[in-house]
Amino acid sequence: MTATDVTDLYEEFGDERLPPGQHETTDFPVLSKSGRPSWDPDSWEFTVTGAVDEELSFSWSEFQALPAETQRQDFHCVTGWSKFDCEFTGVPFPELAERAGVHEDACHVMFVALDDYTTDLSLDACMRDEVLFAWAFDGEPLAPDHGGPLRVVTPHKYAYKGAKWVSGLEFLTEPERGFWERRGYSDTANPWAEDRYS
Ligand SMILES: Nc1nc2c(c(=O)[nH]1)N[C@H]1C(S)=C(S)[C@@H](COP(=O)(O)O)O[C@H]1N2
Ligand SMILES: [Mo]
Repeated sequence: MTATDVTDLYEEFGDERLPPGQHETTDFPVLSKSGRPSWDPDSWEFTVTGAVDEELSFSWSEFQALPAETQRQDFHCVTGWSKFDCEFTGVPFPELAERAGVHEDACHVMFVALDDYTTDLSLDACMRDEVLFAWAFDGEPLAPDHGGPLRVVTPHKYAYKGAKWVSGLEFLTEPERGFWERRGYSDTANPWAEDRYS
């Protein structure tokens, strides 16, 4: 699959591709609150719930049959490292939102994961093709430590907004805060504004 290069999205937010206070790294560190959860391809289920016309549920094979894209993206961790040119393959967020039919009064989204991690973003921040539910990295199945089988990537936000081992999303009519957001990290997490803490 040919990759779409979206590494120029920084132009919307700042002057430099490398956000302020970040340094570039070429390896891919692992950051997880509590280690890697196990998953079973036969019972794995992905759900879309909350303020939608139709709640959705996908098995692993159903999810992988959704229309997918490969994108070249940058990855910015709030602890200070950025990794350029990551190729992720997966389903763009708007594809799922359209299938579920998001209600007019939905304004926020909560992502939930198999390790009980949660993270939230405004609906506007999610409704971008660069927000991918990704199952492959650089053409290989996503490594378990990096969130395999499925993770979210958010190249316009610090990476804690991208839930590894994601198992569902909930559309909300009131903002709620996720795991790190409740512990002092920023709701907005814009790397070019250095929105690290709230
Ligand atoms: N489910 C889950 N997703 C998560 C985390 C986590 O602990 N659990 N950590 C977050 C944080 S703080 C970061 S920086 C990135 C790290 O992704 P990586 O381990 O692939 O580098 O995942 C984010 N997504
Ligand atoms: Mo992080």
